[in-house]
Amino acid sequence: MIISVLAVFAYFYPDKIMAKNAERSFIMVKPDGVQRGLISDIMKRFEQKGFKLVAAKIMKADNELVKQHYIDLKDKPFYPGLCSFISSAPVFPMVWEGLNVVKTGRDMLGETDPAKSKPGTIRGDYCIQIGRNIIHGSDSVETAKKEIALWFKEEELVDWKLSGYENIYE
Ligand code: DAT
Ligand code: MG
Repeated sequence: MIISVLAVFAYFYPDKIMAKNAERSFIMVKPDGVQRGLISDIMKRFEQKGFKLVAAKIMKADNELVKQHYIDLKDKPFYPGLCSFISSAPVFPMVWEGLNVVKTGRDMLGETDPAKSKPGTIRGDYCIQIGRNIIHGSDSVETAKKEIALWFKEEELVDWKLSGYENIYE
């Protein structure tokens, strides 16, 4: 019964279903991940999962941008050191799109502390300490919107259709 109601909904409101599949997350390889040559391994995981790459660039972020990015942590003792580390060398920010990409992206990253991250997750596989945990991922859809707007200009977000779409989504 529920299935057939959903099917009817999907038939009449395909845009609503598409919108859910178009959720976006801001994922960024931090300087430690860039220097260790992990960009391609990280991109590969998101690409092979079925998510769509909407934007990516290599850049050196100035301290003000990084301070804004981590503004919620401004009272933490590690905030100054974190901001100076992230602005010390190139980072690789990206935008990935897909159904539940924010939550799934966080699961793919693992825990904030690599020591608590399971093998198979990015932090579980590639790093050891919290201050060198190689990757950032948005923690909510709202945060993702703010972070994407902070790091990317609208024209840098590429609008395209994944040709394999029908083999990823039912
Ligand atoms: P996450 O990156 O998993 O969203 P967060 O937003 O709490 O974690 O913290 C942002 C980054 O700050 C985190 O990736 C690494 C650093 N960090 C967090 N807690 C820390 C701590 N106790 N000591 C040192 N660095 C820390
Ligand atoms: Mg966070």
